[in-house]
Amino acid sequence: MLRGRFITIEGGEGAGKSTNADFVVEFLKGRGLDAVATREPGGTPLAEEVRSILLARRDETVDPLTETLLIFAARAQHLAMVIEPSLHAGRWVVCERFTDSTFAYQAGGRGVDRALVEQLAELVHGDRWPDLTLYLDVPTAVASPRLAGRGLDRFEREDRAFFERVRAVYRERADAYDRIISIDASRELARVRQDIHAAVSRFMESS
Ligand code: T5A
Repeated sequence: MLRGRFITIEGGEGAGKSTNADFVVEFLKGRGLDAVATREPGGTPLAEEVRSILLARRDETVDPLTETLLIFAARAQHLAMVIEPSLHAGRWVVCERFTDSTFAYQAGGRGVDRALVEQLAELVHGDRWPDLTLYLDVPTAVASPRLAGRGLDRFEREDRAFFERVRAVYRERADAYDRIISIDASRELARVRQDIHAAVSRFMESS
């Protein structure tokens, strides 16, 4: 049976994940592959409801552990309903965000114990890690203006120090894991896409 591949796109707010997820899916389809686009938190009706809960601005403080558990609950549903069935059917899954986001935002940004995130990752997806992760690296000062004019969700309202911690964890993980390819996403879109194209092409040749 054909084996599907799991590609994730990571990065901070406004890094260009959605813009480039579409580009990757079209590129794969152009090569005759069955590719599906999805995202986290979300990707199923139930997980999208959890996403709405997570992103909503509210007066009540959201405890970081509660936030982390909600994210993994949505991830369990997404894995069961979309990611695993698609991979088993031989599809290529292109997902905006996955557990690297949880290390960056909940452990890095919020200060949740990394060991706890490791434990939850093991419980929810075991060794189901992405085959390839495209990390779009961009300084907050470059990404923020890209979001001008949008209403800010609960995460986007965090301060610069929060996003600096998020970025630091992403960069640390990109250095630590070969599956994560770091791409300078502060450049114009055409240049970013050249690098994405090259990274995905290399990955396809080696798969
Ligand atoms: N979250 C999520 C956690 O805390 N833990 C987790 O485990 C997970 C899974 C929602 C939030 O959930 C949190 C983190 C998030 O805050 P989200 O909606 O997927 O997650 O994330 P956001 O980062 O908020 O999504 P954005 O839509 O803001 O950013 P994107 O998708 O990175 O950016 P995109 O593609 O929409 O582009 C933004 C704008 O920039 C332009 C685009 O045209 C667009 O207008 N743009 C560029 N402009 C110039 N040059 C380039 N190179 C450009 N690339 C894109």
